[in-house]
Amino acid sequence: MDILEANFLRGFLRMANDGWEQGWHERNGGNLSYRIRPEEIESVRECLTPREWQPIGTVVPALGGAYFLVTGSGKFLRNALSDPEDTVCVLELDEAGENYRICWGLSRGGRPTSELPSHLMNHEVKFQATGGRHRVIYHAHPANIIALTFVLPLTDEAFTRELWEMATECPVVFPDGVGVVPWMVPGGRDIAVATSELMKRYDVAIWAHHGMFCSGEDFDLTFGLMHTVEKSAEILVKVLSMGGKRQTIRPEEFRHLAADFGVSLPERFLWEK
Ligand code: 2HA
Ligand code: ZN
Repeated sequence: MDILEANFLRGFLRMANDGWEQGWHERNGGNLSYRIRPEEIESVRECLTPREWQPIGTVVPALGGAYFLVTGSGKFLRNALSDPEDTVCVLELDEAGENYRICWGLSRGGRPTSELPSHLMNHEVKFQATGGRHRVIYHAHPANIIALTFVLPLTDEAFTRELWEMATECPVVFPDGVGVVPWMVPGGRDIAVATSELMKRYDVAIWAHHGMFCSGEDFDLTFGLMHTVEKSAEILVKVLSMGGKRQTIRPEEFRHLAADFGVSLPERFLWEK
């Protein structure tokens, strides 16, 4: 079939456009990747034309032979829906997980996202941690979570607790909490290693003064996770702007919520203030 009609491509493009409409993808900001199912890649095999092998810049042996749909470096997610052939690409990894080759897309030239090492290392960690359930890694630049990285302590505990307190749904949507990466140079292997370490425990990693990474099973859940975290951050920015909290959700109330909703909330996030 024509890849432009494939459901996985349509879903990917819709998510990229949704992020653009949220204001999370100024210029070429942010990037998205999806680990394609074997039956999905078979259904579009006639559209694939492999180019030369290129080094990934890191090694992801657990993902050897896998195919990914990813956004292109320097491409604008704003153009994903109107110009998918040039904005995104299909990648194949070699069996060792050391090299990739472009099989479709980037029609006017270019490379996969500058954050390819972070995307693939996060995919590898999540592939192993979830038994292959997680397929989507999403990086965006939402303004409110970035603003909070100038004000809150840059710790997993501070961010998790504050975000949980801002919306009752938060501890249910991300019960494991969120991780925080201190400011680092983006695009390389070091920030990829730091992020993928956090992804062993969390589905969300915040990059100080830069943005956020989310991992999830499908486009709805991963977009919804980014959206929920950013909405909570927006509420906190408003609350701080109004002079700070006068009341909030207490630790014993979080424990009550956890029991009723069947989630377990780590006690290290529920200290008495
Ligand atoms: O420009 O978001 O982190 C793409 C990015 C780099
Ligand atoms: Zn970025």
